Amino acid sequence: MLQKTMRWYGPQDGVSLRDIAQAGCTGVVTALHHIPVGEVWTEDEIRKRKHEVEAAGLNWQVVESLPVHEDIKKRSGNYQQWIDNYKTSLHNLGAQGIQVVTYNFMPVLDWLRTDLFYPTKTGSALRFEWDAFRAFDLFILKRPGVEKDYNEQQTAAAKAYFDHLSEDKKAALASSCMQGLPGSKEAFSRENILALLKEFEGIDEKTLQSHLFQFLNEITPALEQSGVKMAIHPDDPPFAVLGLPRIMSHADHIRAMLENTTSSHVGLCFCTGSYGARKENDLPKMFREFGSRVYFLHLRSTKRDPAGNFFEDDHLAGDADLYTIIKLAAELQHTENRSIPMRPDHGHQLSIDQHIDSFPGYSFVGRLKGLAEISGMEHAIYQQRAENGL
Ligand code: DNO
Ligand code: MN
Repeated sequence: MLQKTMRWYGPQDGVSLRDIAQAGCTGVVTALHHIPVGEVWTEDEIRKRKHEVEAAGLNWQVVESLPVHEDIKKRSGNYQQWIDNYKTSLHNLGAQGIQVVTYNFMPVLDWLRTDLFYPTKTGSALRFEWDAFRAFDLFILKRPGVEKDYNEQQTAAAKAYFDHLSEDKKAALASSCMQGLPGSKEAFSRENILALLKEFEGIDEKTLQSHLFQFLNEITPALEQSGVKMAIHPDDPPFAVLGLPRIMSHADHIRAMLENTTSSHVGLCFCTGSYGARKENDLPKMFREFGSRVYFLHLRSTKRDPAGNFFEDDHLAGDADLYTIIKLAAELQHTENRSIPMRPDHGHQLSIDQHIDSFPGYSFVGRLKGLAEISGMEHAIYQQRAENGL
């Protein structure tokens, strides 16, 4: 069976370790969010967190994330120092027996949605809508040079969208697009984002990709010595936004990364919701090709519409074929004799979740519902395998 986990944001999380254990998880995925990006995670700090998790009867299964400093993505400023620090953190994690690190290589922002409370039958879900996003870019962020990124029709649709929004809805759109990094309660400001974007001027996809490859090659000896595996999270959404380059959005990107490394410690976090937001991404096909290098699974589903908008549907609804992915993961467990850690990625915000102080997307009951559905499906798949003598 997959190793069931939930993300836990640490002591600041309104969802407790006891809640997570009661949900049927054997582990958590967490990070030392209080350590500034780039600084070393000392063995002491890692040990403290590990003990806290273990005292609740859980394992610290995966680190998510050990964030990559923006200087490393740009290869400017103090990037060499940050890489050295990263290696030290990897050694310290390995020494404490933590073997999978998830990270991403998205410049400036982490995941991006235009609506954190899109109404669904079950409460609300996260949604990305192009008109809303372009309205944000054109009329709230007012990114220099933004006009040339959109054609007349797109700009007109964004304007019509924006003009119809109440002041409250405009504020909600701004705060959704400018929410801070995961685990941070501090939002970005407009000036903040504009300054960060400016620093990425001139960095195109090829350049960012080569920065990722160099980073991975530089940390490879540390990975092999410490035993830690790197699991890159896809871009979310998996297409260019704000004029920024994207390097982990589809199978060609993954293939390029794997061809560039000699180490099996360089691998993937296979996030079905993120990859699935791009219709060309055939998830089962991708899993068949790259499954051996999948070290962590994020299970959720997105429902796309023809315009490329999407929302996070129920875990077993939407466009992502989780049935086949779980089946393939079960086969992989059999052939490779390893069980992949998974977590229900995001969950709907049910009414009851409003009483729990959690982070956007990381409601408790919504995730518990997703986990329960996935677990039931997984159970049936294993039962069927057993009946077929597999
Ligand atoms: C989106 C989420 C993200 C993810 C980070 C990993 O699908 O899983 O918050 O955790 O981007 O670095
Ligand atoms: Mn994910």
